[in-house]
Amino acid sequence: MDQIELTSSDNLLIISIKMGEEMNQFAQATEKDITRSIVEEFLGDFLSHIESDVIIVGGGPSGLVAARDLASNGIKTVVLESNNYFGGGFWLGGYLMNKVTVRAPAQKIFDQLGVPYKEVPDIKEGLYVADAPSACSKLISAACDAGAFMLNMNKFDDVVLRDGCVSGAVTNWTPVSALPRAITCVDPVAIEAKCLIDATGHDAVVANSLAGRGLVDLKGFSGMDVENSEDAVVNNTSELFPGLVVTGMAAATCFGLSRMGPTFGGMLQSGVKAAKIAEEIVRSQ
Ligand code: 48H
Ligand code: FE2
Repeated sequence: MDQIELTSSDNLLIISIKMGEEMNQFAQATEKDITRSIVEEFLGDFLSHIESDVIIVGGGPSGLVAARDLASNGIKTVVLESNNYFGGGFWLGGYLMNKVTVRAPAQKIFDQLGVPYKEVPDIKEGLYVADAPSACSKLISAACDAGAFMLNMNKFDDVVLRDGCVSGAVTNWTPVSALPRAITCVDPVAIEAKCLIDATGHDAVVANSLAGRGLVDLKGFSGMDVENSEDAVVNNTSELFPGLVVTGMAAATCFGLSRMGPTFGGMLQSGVKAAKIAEEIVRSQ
């Protein structure tokens, strides 16, 4: 293209030659080839994960850290996310402002992910701020790169409950599950796993499916108290019911812990701990 000389008299001709060159750069494939590649790839991945080690329900910060750690340790991991996008509340720090904060030692996770951050001046040391789009995209990328199967637009519907133990997740396409049953009644499908992690944030959706049957007692999260809540969330990240680990804000909801407001260190560190507990459950079976 550099060799072509533009002159005012034959501009039009030269432009058409450039467009012709650009249109020829792509390999040949027709519509059916593209359709086949999507269907075969997706179904291949889906089929190879209908029996997994761990299903993480919710792809926010706590779930994504757990996915990164589990998958990078060779645990077959699925992340089930009802939204089109992964990241949950991590895309925005708080109040529609896209800066995320963490308190030490959680900045070490930023270091691992390669997220640039600044220490907040004029306070006691140990509060850090980063660009949310950078932090969130790098965390999603880390979970993908580690090999977790990322299943978005899938809404957790129910648990598989076998011999008193959570043994899988019942799921449906999010748009289908949003339709009133009067319009369509499409039953969901299930994926089996040795362990589930409830990483659905404030709603603690998986734990709630057990609470609705009287199998667990959910306390609901308490008012804001940042100084105490993040340690409490990590300390309470645990196996709530056989086969069900709770992490992040879901753990706060289950155990009646204070909320922490727009800071994410507790979410990230809780995800690290949830992965360790889930890995122990998987390896003990
Ligand atoms: C599939 C589902 C379903 C479903 C929900 O809310 P999140 O970001 O969760 P955490 O716990 O990793 O992080 C909490 C943090 O964002 C936060 O809210 C904080 C720190 N609040 C403090 C405060 O004081 O308010 O992500 C949960 C994810 C989301 O992506 C949802 O779309 C997803 O779970 N999800 N996925 N099936 N039924 N329900
Ligand atoms: Fe929140």
